[in-house]
Amino acid sequence: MIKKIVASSIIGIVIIISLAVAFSTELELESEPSPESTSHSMQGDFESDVMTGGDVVMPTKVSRPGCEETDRCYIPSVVSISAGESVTWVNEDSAFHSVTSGFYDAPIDLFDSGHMDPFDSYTLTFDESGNYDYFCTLHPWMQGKVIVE
Ligand SMILES: [Cu+2]
Repeated sequence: MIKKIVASSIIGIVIIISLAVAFSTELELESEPSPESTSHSMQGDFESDVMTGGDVVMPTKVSRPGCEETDRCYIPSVVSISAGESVTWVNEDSAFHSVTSGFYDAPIDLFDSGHMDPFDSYTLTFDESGNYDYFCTLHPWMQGKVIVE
């Protein structure tokens, strides 16, 4: 009888200790900075800071067809800059989007933001003049253009 009581209290202590350890580990994990902020660091000009401004915005609800009818998939869909200037895109939608050079049917291997999380931004500097069409790899109807003079 005494052995049984000792055994069950030991089990109880073990459970309490393991709960305490699990709890403190959880707290530590929460306080660590999110690894997301560095996930796009491979892209040279990518800025990971959360922004709500930007030169071009992907507004809400563009993950469904329709925005192309009013030319509001990327706002504005056409931007003009001078050579050496940069453009910053901000995804203000709750869905993933991308800024990828070319057209959905004919992508060009020039630039690609990859999947942008909500409120991610992507900045590119254009050193050479020309017309740079781009699109979203996830939503074929999303099409925009950068004119570099
Ligand atoms: Cu998209």
